[in-house]
Amino acid sequence: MLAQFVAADTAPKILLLLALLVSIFGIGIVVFSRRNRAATKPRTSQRISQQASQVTRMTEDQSTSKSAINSTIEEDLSVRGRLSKARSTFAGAIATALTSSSITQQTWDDLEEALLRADVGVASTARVLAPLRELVKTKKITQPSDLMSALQNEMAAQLSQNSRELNFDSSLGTPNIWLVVGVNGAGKTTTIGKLSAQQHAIGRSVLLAAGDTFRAAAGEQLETWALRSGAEIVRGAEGGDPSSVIFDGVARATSRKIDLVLADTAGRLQNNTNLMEELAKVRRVADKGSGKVTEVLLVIDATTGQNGLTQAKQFSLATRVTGVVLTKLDGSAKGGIVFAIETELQIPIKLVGLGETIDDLIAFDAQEFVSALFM
Ligand SMILES: Nc1nc2c(ncn2[C@@H]2O[C@H](COP(=O)(O)OP(=O)(O)O)[C@@H](O)[C@H]2O)c(=O)[nH]1
Ligand SMILES: [Mg+2]
Repeated sequence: MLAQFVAADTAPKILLLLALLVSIFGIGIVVFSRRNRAATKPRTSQRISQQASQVTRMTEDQSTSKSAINSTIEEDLSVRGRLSKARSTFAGAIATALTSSSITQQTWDDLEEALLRADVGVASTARVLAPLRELVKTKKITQPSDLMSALQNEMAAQLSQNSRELNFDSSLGTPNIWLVVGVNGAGKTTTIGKLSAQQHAIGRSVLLAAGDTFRAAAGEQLETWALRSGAEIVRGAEGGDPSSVIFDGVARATSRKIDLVLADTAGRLQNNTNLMEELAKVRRVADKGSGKVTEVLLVIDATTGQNGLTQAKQFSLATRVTGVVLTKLDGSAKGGIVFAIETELQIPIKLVGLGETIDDLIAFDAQEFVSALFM
């Protein structure tokens, strides 16, 4: 009876309680899911703002690379621009040497060290400083600051007064031969490609002779340049005799009335024959055929510093070098090697390489070079 009463009395209560629980649960779910959504919202907006900042960064990147491209274009336009690295080392070191208030022994020591560091070389440094010491001794110069312009004048004066023209004899009736020599990696093949394009552009027909038979890749590299520059090419077998490739090249050029043969050579050999002996032979054989060697260009990598000078002496003895092509002056070269080559070897620098592309070979202008180094 009591149980019945209780049941009868509690049943609606329990039902009510259940209904209450269900609705609390329902509200709970709604609130929870809302909270969850609210919690994810900032994450989404964060993502958007992240994306936005990425976009900004990308535009920044693009504009940096754009300005990098712009500055390269600007630099490409001037020799000065591409010598900026050389200038910063050179002018920086010299300016530091000349900061004291009077000219003392320390000034000379600092100046000498700066020139040596800039690759000018021992002998050339002495030659450049001697007249300046005289100017100071006779009191024509008393201030360290005046030494700078005196130094610039002196360095310009030391550079060769010889002609820097490339020798081309149009009255020959047979091909002019330009031999290109130098150690591996100096930039011979690249220089030939650039030269070929330039000579082609001024109306001369050109044949490239792939005298670097040391590795197959050298011939292929030259073949690419021949295509690019509109030249013919004669190649030999890998490991073949370089002299005979050049001889064949000259013969082909003669029969096709081609004006100029640009002969590539090896900077290293596969056998024990001395490279210098081999190059001397190349030169003899080239002269023996129907053409005439009118130019022997020694290619020197400007970043090798004083080492380049030692190479130059050896090559010059073997092949009677008529001009130097100084490559990679756009890189980390310090520039002083120019003075060492010109004053110690008495061989004019005729061309300068300022990059890896076909247009990056220019005639060397001594005055322009010296002023680009100083300011
Ligand atoms: N930056 C720069 N690189 C150069 C210049 N000349 C040549 N090179 C690079 O130097 C490397 C060696 O050149 P290559 O012509 O094959 O030298 P080779 O072994 O003497 O024939 C190549 O990567 C060239 O692109 C130059 O004037 N400036
Ligand atoms: Mg080569």
